[in-house]
Amino acid sequence: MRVFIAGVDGYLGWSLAQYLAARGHEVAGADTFFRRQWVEEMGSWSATPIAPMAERLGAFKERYGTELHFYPDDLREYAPVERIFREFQPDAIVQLGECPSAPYSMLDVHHAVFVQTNNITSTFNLMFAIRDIRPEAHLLKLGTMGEYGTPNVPIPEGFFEIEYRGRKDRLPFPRQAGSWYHQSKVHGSNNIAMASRLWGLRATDIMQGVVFGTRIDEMGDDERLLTRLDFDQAFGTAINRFCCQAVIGHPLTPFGKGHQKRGFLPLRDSMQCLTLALQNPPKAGEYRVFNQFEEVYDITELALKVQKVAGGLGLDVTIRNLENPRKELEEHFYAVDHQHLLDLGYQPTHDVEAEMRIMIQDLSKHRERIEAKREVLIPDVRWDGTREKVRFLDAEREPVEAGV
Ligand code: USQ
Repeated sequence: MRVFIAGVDGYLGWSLAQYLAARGHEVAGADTFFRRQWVEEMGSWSATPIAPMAERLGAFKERYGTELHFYPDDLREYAPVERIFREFQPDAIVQLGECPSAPYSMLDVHHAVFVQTNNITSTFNLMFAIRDIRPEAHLLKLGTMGEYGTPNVPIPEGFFEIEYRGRKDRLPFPRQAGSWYHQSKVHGSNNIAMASRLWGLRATDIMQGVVFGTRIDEMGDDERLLTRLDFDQAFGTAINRFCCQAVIGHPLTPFGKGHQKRGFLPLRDSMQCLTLALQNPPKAGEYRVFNQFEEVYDITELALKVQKVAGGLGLDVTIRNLENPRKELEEHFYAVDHQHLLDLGYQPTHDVEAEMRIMIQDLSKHRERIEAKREVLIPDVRWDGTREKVRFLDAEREPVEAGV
């Protein structure tokens, strides 16, 4: 299969290019290196050192014996998208080229507008290029579990069915995003669903949970093939941040009460799921939704697991809750259907602690890089638009129980 990856220099994109090449697929990718700039803007860098693209491409060729066709283009412009489609003729397009950060989108009006226009425009260009140049191609679009928010009812897989006067209909389950970033994904979902209805586009919209992990097996020992691992407040996700904190002896930082629940999955599972979706494309005109995560955890439960695993590796780690810079429910109901990928053969990793152990070992090699940017571990981007570092909550407060 000929797969085009938008955002091939990113955390997921770089990993997916390798996962697919290792399975004999021909891969092309585009990137303008925005992610490198955004993380720098947040005063940080990847814990794992990231080689320049020319070096990455060389290592890729050595390892997989095939070229990664790389385009350093900005997909917010239609002309390069059109050129790439005519040249590469993709069978599938994976849209990982969006800005993935909730805090970054909450910084101010400029960042909110940037995140929404960047994310929506690039997907638009891909949809139109599919319609006009590769109408049979499959669009695999990365959405997020955060599109649903945390309603007080079970969340189905994208749709719910209702019956009226003996006739059934299938309607999108309501979306209630909690950041301008998550809201950009809601807009993307609406646009793709409409393109499927109007033009017969075949599309899979992935409601992915929070991804964690430093590697997939395919990367072997070649450091040039490792993917980035961010730990700043905007681009580091919860467990990735916790593992980085553990490595430098910084307290783990659940926000607020720390009982926010999310769906989580290891990087290797994310790769497995995206590949299953590519290998089993939808029919023409079908817009399908997959809820992609392995298991739901409470943030404190995860912090306790990281503490335990780190302890087993001789690291003494504390957990100290921070004032929550976000506006979100800190204790809530969360029950989410996720059957479609299991039906396609998804085999969840399950051993979250083993994954955390690998991460902490990998990250220990780069302890100084994390230590050098220690200050980015305490957030200051608040959902009310102010910018001031949050404080640790009273250390004397009752210890937080896991699994509530
Ligand atoms: N959190 C903490 N302490 C931290 C960092 C985060 O308690 O040090 C909490 C947050 O308040 C939130 C939860 O952990 O309740 C998840 O936060 P996160 O930063 O790991 O994830 P989020 O902002 O939701 O975004 C990440 C990715 C995004 C993806 C999303 C999936 O950055 O691209 O769409 O996870 S989901 O969370 O399911 O919407």
